[in-house]
Amino acid sequence: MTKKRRFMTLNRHIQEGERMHPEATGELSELLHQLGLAAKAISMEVNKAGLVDILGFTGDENVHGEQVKKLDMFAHDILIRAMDHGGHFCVMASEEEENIIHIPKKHRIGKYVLLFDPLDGSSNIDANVSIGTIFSIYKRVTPHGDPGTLEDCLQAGNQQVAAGYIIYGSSTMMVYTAGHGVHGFTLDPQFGEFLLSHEDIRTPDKGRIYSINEGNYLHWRQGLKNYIKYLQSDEFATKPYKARYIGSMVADVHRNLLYGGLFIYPADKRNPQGKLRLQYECNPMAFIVEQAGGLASTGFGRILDIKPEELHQKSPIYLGSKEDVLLVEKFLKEAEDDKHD
Ligand code: P6P
Repeated sequence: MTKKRRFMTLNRHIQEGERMHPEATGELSELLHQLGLAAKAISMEVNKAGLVDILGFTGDENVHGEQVKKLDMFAHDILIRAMDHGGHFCVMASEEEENIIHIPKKHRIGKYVLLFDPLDGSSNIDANVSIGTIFSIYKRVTPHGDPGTLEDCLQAGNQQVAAGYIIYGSSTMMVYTAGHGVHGFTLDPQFGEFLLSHEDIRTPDKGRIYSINEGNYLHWRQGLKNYIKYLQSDEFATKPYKARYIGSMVADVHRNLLYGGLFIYPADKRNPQGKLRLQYECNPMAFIVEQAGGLASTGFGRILDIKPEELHQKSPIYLGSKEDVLLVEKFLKEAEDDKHD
């Protein structure tokens, strides 16, 4: 007999969570609700992307010199418009903007900070591959009432109060943590509500999936080459690992969060800090995976303990099942030790 799933909306779940924590002010539930609204608007556009002329490039470039797809900017604008007037935030920052985003003077300034990647994996939009929005929320560290500053946006990931992602795939799901476990909500298009579908997600301690762009093999450090070759060795002849990589972080991480396994975007000879951004890709995913019982490492240390220096700085990331992360860290360290012997 399958356990009857509670009819639980995102808002009710957040409010129930707030009631369990007397220190909560209810403000977090309200801003997560706003994020849910923005997610629905983005989901509608993403799901009809193939039908209307919003595919293709705007011809603009984003702050990183990458071609910007119209949906990126749509998602960026929707999130800012949905989040800048609720009185929750003192400052925001987006992958699509070089500098921090101030709250317009006409709106009340709040105590939270929002960092986000509006549409991660956007290079896959035209191929209808699952893409996602990633968000990270902090409490401000500068005086209340003043406009937020860059200092508010450069806090270590271990200071996050909430983080999550919305994956626009075969269904639209919001997965979030507020520091009390990880919970997934699936958008019911009929109701227009996010309904609890994955309560208290726990990632397996050990997986059978590794996700990495093996096209960069030549540029990897030796320890990583040794680890991947180990996974492909006859040690696993009877039950081999599966290589799964779709090149959309939210899709790859979501699959491995549920099934177990390891997502890797390493530093290499060409990208000494890797490719993924610390503040709005690595840190939120690290908070989520650790809350689900996994680990998030640079290969040599905990991602959430990094003190950011720049808003768009990158970090190597080894993310997922605890035992898999510990093993790859061992391979990396042994190769480093060999280098120095
Ligand atoms: P590569 C998508 O462009 C992205 O930012 C992440 O979503 C994804 O994990 C990574 O880059 C893929 O990068 O170099 O393997 O194509």
